Amino acid sequence: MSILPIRVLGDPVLREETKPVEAFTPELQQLIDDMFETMHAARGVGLAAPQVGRLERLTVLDVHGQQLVVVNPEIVEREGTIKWEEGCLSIPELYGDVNRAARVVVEALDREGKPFTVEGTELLGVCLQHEIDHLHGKLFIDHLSLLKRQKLLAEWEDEKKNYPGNIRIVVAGEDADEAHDDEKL
Ligand code: K1U
Ligand code: ZN
Repeated sequence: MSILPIRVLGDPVLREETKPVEAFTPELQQLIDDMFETMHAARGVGLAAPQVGRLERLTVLDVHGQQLVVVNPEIVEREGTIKWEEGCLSIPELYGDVNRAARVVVEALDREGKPFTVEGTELLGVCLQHEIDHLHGKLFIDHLSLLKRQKLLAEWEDEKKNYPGNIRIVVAGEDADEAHDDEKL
């Protein structure tokens, strides 16, 4: 398994539409394993294929120990509204409050291509919506008001200097004691 370079804001791949997965090959299984390793090394709870420069319609999640491989997902139910402070492995150090559906039901395929349904509320629901957005070239900053987005982009002008070539290299075990507040609960 390998930790893959993470693409950060400014890399055009983050704005691409993904392509549905049609074949569950050994290469796809390898990509899934590498995405889990990369997400865990970066201390994230989700990671979508465009964040590692790939255009397969695929995301992986690990929320409170529930690991999910989510291929070709569709949100089939949305209910209510929840405000959540979101981060993004592709926009490190920046956070913003986003309004999301409070509960979603998602239909998808698992790593073998078998259909399944998952219902998510709280962090799982927010994370599913955040990751599915990535698969359509959308980022959490697109949900912010113009003023808040401009403020965050101004902060990013400074932060992005740490990521030449729009690449973030994550090292296993890095930032081990810098968990996000939600993670410490
Ligand atoms: O897709 C990504 O960039 C992953 C992202 C998913 C996400 C987390 C929280 C709200 C919305 C979407 C992250 O994992 S950011 C890492 C992070 O800030 C976090 C880690 C553990 C718990 C909560 C947040
Ligand atoms: Zn993200």
